[in-house]
Amino acid sequence: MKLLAIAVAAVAVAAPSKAVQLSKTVQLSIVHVVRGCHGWHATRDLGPATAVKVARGGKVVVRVSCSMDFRLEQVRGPKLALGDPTLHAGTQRTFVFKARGVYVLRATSLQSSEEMGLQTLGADNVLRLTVTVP
Ligand SMILES: [Cu+2]
Repeated sequence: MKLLAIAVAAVAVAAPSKAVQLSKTVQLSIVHVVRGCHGWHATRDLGPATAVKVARGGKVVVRVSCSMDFRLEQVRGPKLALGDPTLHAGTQRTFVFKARGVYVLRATSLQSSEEMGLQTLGADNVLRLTVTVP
């Protein structure tokens, strides 16, 4: 019986903390990769398409750690103030997600790997980022 009480208490504690765990800030980079030239990266390579979840009012910080510039467009979700549609190489931008919803952003490189003289495999990736604000 005592064990059950402990188990119930543990669940009661775990449930609210799980909701709190929703990130206020998500940090992402665009990095150079051999296959497809560029991809998303957090603590590991995430490929050309990735999805993150942030708390309402949360932020996604995107750093361009790749030698290319990217044109950023929103393809879905509540309207975001993107500002300058060009993400410049070596810079970082912060996007704030004020409304609930599913946002989809697309980033297309403004230079090709060929133009940049980069050795890559396959076609250059068009990057896609899905941000869910529950
Ligand atoms: Cu690239």
